[in-house]
Amino acid sequence: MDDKPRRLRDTCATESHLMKKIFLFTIAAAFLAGPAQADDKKLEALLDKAFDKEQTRIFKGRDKDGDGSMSRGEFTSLYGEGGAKRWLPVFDKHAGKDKALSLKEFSAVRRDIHLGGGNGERPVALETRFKFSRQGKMFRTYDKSGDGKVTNAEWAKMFEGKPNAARLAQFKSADGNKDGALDRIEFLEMLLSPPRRER
Ligand SMILES: [Ca+2]
Ligand SMILES: [Ca+2]
Ligand SMILES: [Ca+2]
Repeated sequence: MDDKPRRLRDTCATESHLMKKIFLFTIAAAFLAGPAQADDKKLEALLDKAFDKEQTRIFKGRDKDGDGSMSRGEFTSLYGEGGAKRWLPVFDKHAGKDKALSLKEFSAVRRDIHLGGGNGERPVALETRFKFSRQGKMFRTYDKSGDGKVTNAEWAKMFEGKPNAARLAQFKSADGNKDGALDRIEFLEMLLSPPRRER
């Protein structure tokens, strides 16, 4: 008796069963990872915003004559001779025909140098970016318990236990989900939103 077809059928059945399992597992994993991924996206967008803000500050500080462009000389003075030697190729890559960097081009250069990915290296991981960002450092100063949340009490501690009405209001409006604590995203959103009078 030739049992080949049957074996084949069994194999197929097993395979389709396995595929079904993998499929369901994938769906479940995606479902579970959904909120975390959304948070990562939000955190990344906020860190990008912080990064660009920082670049604007540096660029404006270096652009002494205020013509909105950074020459090779100004770039060299930013990184020093050694650094410039290493990074001038990145400068050239983004400078374009005028051989100088606009703010946008400068931001792209800084991204390549400091966040990686531009020259084929691995991009810097999100957690590392957060850890070394000015905002991340600030968050850790506030989050005394290190549980990833700045509670009302931790917030008050930063103002010697007596935050004024404006500080209390700031905390309240930053606490988007009203759980009485600021998570990293709420904290960063607060730091990166313009003060009320500028809105
Ligand atoms: Ca240019
Ligand atoms: Ca905490
Ligand atoms: Ca909250």
